[in-house]
Formats: sequence, C-alpha cells, structure tokens
Amino acid sequence: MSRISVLRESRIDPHYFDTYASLMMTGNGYMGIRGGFEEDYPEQTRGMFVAGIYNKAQGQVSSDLVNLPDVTRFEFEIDGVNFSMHRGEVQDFERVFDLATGEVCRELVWQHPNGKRFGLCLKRFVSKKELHKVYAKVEITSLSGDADVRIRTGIDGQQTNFGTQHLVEKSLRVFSETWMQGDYVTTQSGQDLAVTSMISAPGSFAAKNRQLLVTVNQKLAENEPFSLEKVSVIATSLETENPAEFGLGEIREAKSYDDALAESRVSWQKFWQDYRVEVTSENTFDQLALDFAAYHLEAMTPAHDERFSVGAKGLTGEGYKGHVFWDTEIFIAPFHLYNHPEKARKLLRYRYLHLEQARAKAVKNGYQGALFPWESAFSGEEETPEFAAINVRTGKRQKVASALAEHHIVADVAHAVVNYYEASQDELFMEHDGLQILQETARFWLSRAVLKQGKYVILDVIGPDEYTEHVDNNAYTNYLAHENVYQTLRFMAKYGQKHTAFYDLCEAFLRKIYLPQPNEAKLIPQDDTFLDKPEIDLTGYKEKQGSQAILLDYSRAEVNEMQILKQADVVMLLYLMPNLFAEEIVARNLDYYEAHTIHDSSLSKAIHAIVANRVGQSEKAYRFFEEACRIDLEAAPGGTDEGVHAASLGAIWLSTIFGFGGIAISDGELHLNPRLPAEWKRLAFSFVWHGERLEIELESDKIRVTKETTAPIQIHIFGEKHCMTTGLEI
Ligand code: IFM
Repeated sequence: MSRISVLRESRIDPHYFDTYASLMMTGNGYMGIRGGFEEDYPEQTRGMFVAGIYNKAQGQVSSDLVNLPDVTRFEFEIDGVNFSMHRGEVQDFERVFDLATGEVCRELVWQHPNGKRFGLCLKRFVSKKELHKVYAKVEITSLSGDADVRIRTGIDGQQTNFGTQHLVEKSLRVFSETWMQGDYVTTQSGQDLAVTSMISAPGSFAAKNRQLLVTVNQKLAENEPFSLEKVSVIATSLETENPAEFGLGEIREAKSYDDALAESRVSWQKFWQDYRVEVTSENTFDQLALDFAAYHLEAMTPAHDERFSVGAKGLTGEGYKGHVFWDTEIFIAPFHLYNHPEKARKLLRYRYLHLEQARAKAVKNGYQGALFPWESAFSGEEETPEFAAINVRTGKRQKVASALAEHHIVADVAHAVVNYYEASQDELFMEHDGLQILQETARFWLSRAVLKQGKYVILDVIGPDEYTEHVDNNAYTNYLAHENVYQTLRFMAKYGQKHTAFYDLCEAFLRKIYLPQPNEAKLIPQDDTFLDKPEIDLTGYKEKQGSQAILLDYSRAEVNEMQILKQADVVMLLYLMPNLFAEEIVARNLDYYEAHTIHDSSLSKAIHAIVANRVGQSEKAYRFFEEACRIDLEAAPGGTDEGVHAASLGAIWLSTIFGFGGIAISDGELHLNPRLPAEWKRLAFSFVWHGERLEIELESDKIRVTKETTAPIQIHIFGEKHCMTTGLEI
C-alpha cells in the first residue's frame, strides 16, 4: 500500500483558520476535536464533540450537538509576551495533518518582538485505540539564548455553540495535585460529562470563570527543547454511569504521547488495510481527496453505539447543529456497508430504534406508518428548525418547509435497508428490524398518496432539489415510494406474511401509483409543473456554486417558480435506479437537468459524476468528480468553517466505486462495468459482498478480482456472468 496522504497548511491566512480547523479534525467516531491552533485567535472556533451528546437549550426549538469544554488550548508566555502568530514574526510555518493517524502537527520558528527566535512544535491526536483519550505534546526551544516561558493549559468550560451555553458546571477539582477534572451536566438532556486532564510536569492550579488551569514556569536554555505532554479523558453518561470516576480510572492508565500514538496507528492501519481506495492518477490530488474522505467518514461514524447516527458535518463543527439527514443512509452508509457491513447495520438500527418517534410524527401530520424526521438527533424526534435565517430588513423569517414536506427520507431509509440486505444477506436483521422498517415506511406511503383519476399521486412534497418546494409527483419521491412498497411486498412474501390485508393494499398501491414517464422530448418531468416553468441563464450562479448566490437576486418563492435546481434530483433517481430507463434517456436527462442545476448543495456534483460515467461521458464525469473533491479541500473562505460536508465525502467514495469502478447492484446481483478516467492508470479497492472481501484491481485494459476463500461468488463483468472462487482476471 502506498503511504496514506497528508494534508498540509503552509500559509498563515486567518480567512482559512476555521476551514483548516474543520479539515484537520482529529477523531475516532466517539469524539471529534477541531483542528484549532493551541493559542486563541478571534478568527477560530474551537470545538470538541462527543457523538450523541445533544442538548436543547432553553428557548431553542431544536437540539445542538454540544460543543464541549476545551482541552486543546495552550497559552505560551515567552519572555513576558504571549505567543501569537499575529505578533512578532513567524518563519518556517507548516501544519501537517497525517491522515494515516489523524495526528495534527505544527512546526514553526517565531521571532519574538524582542528579536529572539524560538522553535515550536505542537502536536495532538485523538486515539483510535483508546476512544476516550486525547493526547497533546508541545515542545519549545529557544534558538537565541536563555529565555523564560510560562505555559498555561487546562479545561475550559467557556465553550458554547455559537453563543448558546449547554452545560451546567457541577464541579471543578484537582486530585492528588495531578489530575484536573471538570464535571458537567447538559441543561435539558441531562447527560453527565466529565473531562479529566493531566500534564507531564508539576504546575500550579487555579479555577475561575468555568476554567480550570495549570501553569508551568520554565527557564529555557539555548537549543535545549522543553516539552510538555497532556492527556485528557472524555467520558459521558452515554457509556458509563459515573463519568467522573471513569475519567480518573482511565487517566491513571494513560501512556506517553509516543506510545499512545504508536498504538493508535496500529488501529488506524487496520482501518486503512480494509478501506483504502488506491488510485494511480496524473493528479496526486485524487489520492489525497480519497484518503481525506475515508479518514473523515471513519472518524465521523459512531461505530461503538447504535443509539445515534452521523450528523451532516460529522464531528467537525457546529453546522446543521449536528443533525442527521438522509445524508447518512444514501451517501455515508454505503462506505461502511461495502467494507464493514456491521457498521452500516448500526446506522440502520438507529432508525429502527426511533420507529416510535417516526410513527408519532406521521400521526401528528395526519398520516400512518413511520414518517422519519427530516433532521434528527438523539431523541429521534423532528429537529428541523422551523425558520431559516432572519431577513434583517423585513425582520421576517423564512419558514423551513423540509420537516413538513421533504418526505423522500422515508423511502431513502427503506432503500438503505434493502441495500444492506442485498450486500450482507443478514436474515436475522431483515426478518425483524428490516421488515418492520419496510412495513412502517410502506404504510406511510399508502397513507400519504391520494387517489386522483384512478392513480395514486403524491402531492405537496419537496424532492431532493430543495429549490423546488411544495410540488406534486416529484419523480424521485414517487419512484422511491414505489420501490419502498415493492420491496416491502417482496420481504413480506419471503417471510411468510403474504396473506394479510396490508399486503393486498400494498399490491393495489403498486398497481396504481403514478410514475412519471419520459415526455416527447425524452425528459422525465421532475414534478408535475417543473418543465412548464421559465428558464433563466444560470452561468453566473454556477460559477459561484455552493454559495447560494441566486438567493441574493431572487426570493425563494421566485426561485421556486423557475427551472432551477439546487442539487441532483432526477439525476439522483437515475443514480439510485440505474435500470429504470435506457441509456439514451439517462444521457438526455443528465444533460438537461445538469444545465439547470447550480450545484449549490455539496450532495450534487459527485452523483452527477456517477451518472455521467455510466453514459460514457468520461471527461465530464472526471470534471464533476474533481469539483466534488474540491468542495472541502479547496473551499472558498467560509465554505467549510462550520464543518466538512459529510455526505459529499461519502459521495466522493461512491463516485469512485460506483462511478469509475463501475460497481452496480441490480436485482440483488453484483455487476462490475469499470470505466476509468483517462487520468487514471489504476484503481484498487476492496468490496465486501455476501460476507466475502473482494479485492478489485482495475487498469484500462485489465480487471482483477481476488479473494481469500474459495467460496463461490457470482459477479457480472460487462454483462457476462462469472462464478468465481478465489479469483479471476480479464
Ligand atoms: O441533506 C442535505 C440536503 O439534501 C441539502 N441541504 C443540506 C442537507 C444536509 O447536508
């Protein structure tokens, strides 16, 4: 395996402090810590998040993924002056984020205003082996004679979510002159949390204003580095009854920075062995983008617990309040499903465990079955904020309609259940949890559709394209609802539940549901009215894609009345259901709808790459792929400040495996129709199918599939069925 990529920050640009803080999140699925600098800057937001720790502060309508007390801050007072990169002069600055381990490491030489020079080396990582531990090491060397340094660090409970305080401080303590501990409880959800820290040198302790700090004074001799290590343990009542006691127990077991890093590296190596996608490309950026996506997808997924799921920004920031969307089932779960299916199963269990809340939402909205919330958190209840940002001129707030109408999420969850089954053949899950999800979601569609002129129609929805609200018969929604009900029948029949009234109702639904067909111009109408709406030139807005610049010129209501897409909609349908239409229809619709899509959502580009590749538009596909890879890695200032785009990272993986790699699942069978871009010489990845790990290696004129066992597996390659045992090469 080639070396896992590193991400470098080589320029000090405050406009990008928050971008890099998101990109350089060090995490392990249990927690994530933003890559903020050790010293404070007004331009940077610190952040530490534990998956599942949400709270709804008083007066708020929805929960936040709580930004927890900070352990990453270090103040360095050198010869009486606080170190800051905005003061004195910085030379040889570089920050390296090692995607192999999630270690962040900054090195620089600082010229003090008094003219003396100092070398600083500042590192940290969250352990993959010890889920609760964060290790940090700071090293400072005087390069110009003796100097005095005062280092202060500790536990800072002043953190908020954009100003909202979520924690009550229960106690701040120092034990045995060594272990600092902050003990907190969330104000509404009642989760206990303890942060326990220790440093490697003696110091003096002080507590004030929700901060517990330790100060170390040190004389520096020229060229003799002084280093200080810090370890912190984060524990919550989600996993232990007494987080404070747990923290004190764990901190006693803490290792040195280097030993802990070596152990964590081994855990990460296991991950990379299984999940690495290797590409030999003319553009080295491609491998970086794939490694970056894989690292974050792993670090954002709470594989240790099924009571919560993945937020739209993972564990990298406060964006979208840490809420869970369809992003998880459609964009993120496949990465795990085809590598470690049990992790995908846990994500589905989150939905299963919240069927009760989904049923309650359905009833509240006048429907039956399960209506999953558009945004959810820990409780499984609807968390979508009622209003978007205020218009400061009118004082009015725009209503967010997604909770009321973006109902495709119901079918998205069902789709993920079926995908899980096809890949894993996990009868145990399917016969119980899976079937219940299918039945409850199907029941929802039966109650959601209305009979009009002999057809079941689905009215007043928002499809994936969120610039088009309150429309009838969104093609994506109708086709996925059909699939949802169809699969429910399939599994009811399989598990002996055919002779029920509900089964008959489902059959009637399938006979009558309206499925929009291509019109004379071969276009599948996105909804009943979309193709009749006026068009405008979108060139300028496409150039500023991702910024929603269109909303500066037009109101949402006006955008709604034009042929303008925020993100893939019909194209999303064509991606998920590759066999619905002939290639000619797919190509025609891709071209038409892409021309009308601004790609203001990060979920759009990589999906276009897949569909473009399938219809032979390889150059376009590669361009879409590259643009998707740049969404986070080359974000404009502000674009990634509040966290990385989790779904987009999943889609980068999808576009590689299901796009260029040519994987497709059709009628439960595995297909491989690779079409590598001209820029790629080789693509290699593993793919777990029916319990077998396939190693797939592709070159422009070669396909090699190998596996370790001799159990037979069926695979279609360019349409030809093969039954392979240990391997095959074409
Ligand atoms: O789920 C997405 C949605 O499709 C577009 N807006 C952002 C959401 C969270 O990523």
